Amino acid sequence: MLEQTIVAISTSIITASAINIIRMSGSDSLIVLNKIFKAKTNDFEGYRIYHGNIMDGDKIIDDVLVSVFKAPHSYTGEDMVEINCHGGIYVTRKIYELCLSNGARAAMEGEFTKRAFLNGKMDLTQAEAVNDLIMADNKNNAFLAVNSLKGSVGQLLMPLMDDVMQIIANIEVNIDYPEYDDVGIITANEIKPLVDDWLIRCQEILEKAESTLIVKEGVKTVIVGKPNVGKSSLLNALLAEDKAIVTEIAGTTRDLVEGDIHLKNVTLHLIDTAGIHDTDNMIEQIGIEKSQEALKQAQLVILVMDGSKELDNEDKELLELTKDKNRIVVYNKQDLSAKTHEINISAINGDISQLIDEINMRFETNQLVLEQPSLNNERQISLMKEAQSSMKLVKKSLEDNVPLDLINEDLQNSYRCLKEILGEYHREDLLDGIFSRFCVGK
Ligand SMILES: Nc1nc2c(ncn2[C@@H]2O[C@H](COP(=O)(O)OP(=O)(O)OP(=O)(O)O)[C@@H](O)[C@H]2O)c(=O)[nH]1
Ligand SMILES: [Mg+2]
Repeated sequence: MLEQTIVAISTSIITASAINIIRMSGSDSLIVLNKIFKAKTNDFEGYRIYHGNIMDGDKIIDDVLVSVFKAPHSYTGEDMVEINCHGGIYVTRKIYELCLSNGARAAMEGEFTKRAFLNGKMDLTQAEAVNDLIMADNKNNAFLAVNSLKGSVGQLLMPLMDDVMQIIANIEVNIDYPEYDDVGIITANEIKPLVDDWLIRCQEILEKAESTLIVKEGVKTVIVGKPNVGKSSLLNALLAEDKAIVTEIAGTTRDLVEGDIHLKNVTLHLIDTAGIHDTDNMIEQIGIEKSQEALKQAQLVILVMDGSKELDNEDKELLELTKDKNRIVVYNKQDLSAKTHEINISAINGDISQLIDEINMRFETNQLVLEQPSLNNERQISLMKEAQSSMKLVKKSLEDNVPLDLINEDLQNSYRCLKEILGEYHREDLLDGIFSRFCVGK
């Protein structure tokens, strides 16, 4: 029931702070406000801030500033009130409870933004971006989110949607008015190049989206090598903490040890693995199986060699095993050897700058990716892929000379998927899934 007026504490109240904000939205917002707020006026205009007291009966609870927004010119599109109160935990909760006992109900996660979306204040990708911006804990993610907040996904998709619509319209005109000479009969040969061009642009968008996801979610990075070459020492050096156990005994690591680092151009989800080699030890063998599984999933492999020794067959097998992977080969224990390789490190001394430079260089284009509009989550990408599959069916039908009116359904489906990215076709359960990940009060 959208008409209900909702209330939430929109700021964090884990500790006392200077100011907190209690937010209400809905047609009764001003009625509720009037019951608990004493100011010089009770005839509130939109886009004004009012100074006064929050009252519990005749008891003054706090001295506050109240911002008033009138529908439809507000975040949610409804009447809204934001009470800026003192940031004490008691005072904040008390005002919140007064709102509840005077007619508002507690907002659910993301309910303000859900209303903004349902009232046409933003499309679904923008609503998702609101949450992304709140959750962003680094510069890149914040930048991505703020771009989508401005509607960049909609702008990216609009030309593709227009083109599908154009093709559909042309076909429908031909179906509906075959007798009109001036309509001009559109033929499969005229549509084919449009479809091909559409598919190319769609593919470009999907490829860019993969890079965007890497920027946003980080890269699964697995550190592999034979036993005792210094994999765990490297993990510790990268994380700048003693996370994994390091000993001179070969076969120290058995479980996967994980940690995240934020480098200049990329975030890595690091996994240190058990040294891969032939062994009869059952526990070590299980660890090695885990290493191999992690290797399969890896988006980046750091293969560690002992730079103080000659490469042996085990090293060569690992070079072979990882040759098709996005991989960086590093030579560790440089402090023990005069011999230099392409990338030399000394993990135990924290001397890993050559590796860091190489990683940043490999992901340099991430910064470029950030500057262009892109799809930026799995929901958007999977719908785009569905739109692409339908369009591929259209292409196939055209090649097989299927009558034009029969390809209409696939075109329609492609169009529907694009609209669904923007939330123009929405199902209640889908929306609940998206907005339940929000904070209350947003
Ligand atoms: N001199 C020197 N010794 C190192 C360096 N890095 C690691 N070591 C030593 O090499 C030994 C093995 O280090 P680990 O980090 O445990 O090696 P690992 O590859 O994780 O070994 P497993 O878990 O057994 O596969 C330890 O004695 C470390 O002190 C280095 O840069 N220089
Ligand atoms: Mg280890």
